[in-house]
Amino acid sequence: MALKFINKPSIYFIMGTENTGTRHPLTVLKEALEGGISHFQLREKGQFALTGDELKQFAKDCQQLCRAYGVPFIINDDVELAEEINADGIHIGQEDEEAAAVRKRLGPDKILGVSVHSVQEAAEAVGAGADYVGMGPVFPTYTKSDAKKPAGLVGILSVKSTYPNLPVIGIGGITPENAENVWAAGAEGVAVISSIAQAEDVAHQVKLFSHSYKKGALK
Ligand code: TZP
Ligand code: MG
Repeated sequence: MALKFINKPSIYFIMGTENTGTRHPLTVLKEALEGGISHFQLREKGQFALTGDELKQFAKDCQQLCRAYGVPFIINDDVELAEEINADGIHIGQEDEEAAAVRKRLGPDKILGVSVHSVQEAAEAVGAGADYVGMGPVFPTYTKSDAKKPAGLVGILSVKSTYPNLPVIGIGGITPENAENVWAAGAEGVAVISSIAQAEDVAHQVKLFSHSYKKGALK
């Protein structure tokens, strides 16, 4: 199933309704899809986060848009919602349900991503059947209030040297300018919230991330 594979250069956009300021999140998502994102993760967090039926409807709207562009639709944390609406995948952190249990619940065909902060956590994610790991925060971030200390590029380098075939997605404070270094460290992808969600020209910003890959690959 082509959707399962995470290849270079993945531009993995993450968004919830609180990340887009005054702009409508579905407009922002559509522009990001137009710009060429490869993956989308719905991460609905914060004080005014949608819940219940409102969240389900919003998730379905995002899913429909992603389908129209052939882009995998991944849900953060909420395994139940992912099952209910038949999302393409789920992304979980170290504090969420255990990765092996989530893999069992979803079956082998769904994408499973796990946030890791060390080679040890990456090893556990691989053992649990993760398709990729999110490694970060690579750089300081203002988007996640409880984010760990930035791991820098070293985290990506160390996971890639132990697991060369494991897709690694860098996350945290990534911009088109510093993305070059994330590619050069060996990441398959960059996961981005604010630099895309708050860009004046969202589609153009996504293209800048794509261009950064060519520059990073030359490093
Ligand atoms: N996990 C680690 S850092 C982060 C998450 C969800 C936030 C990334 O947001 P931004 O705005 O791209 O720094
Ligand atoms: Mg989580």
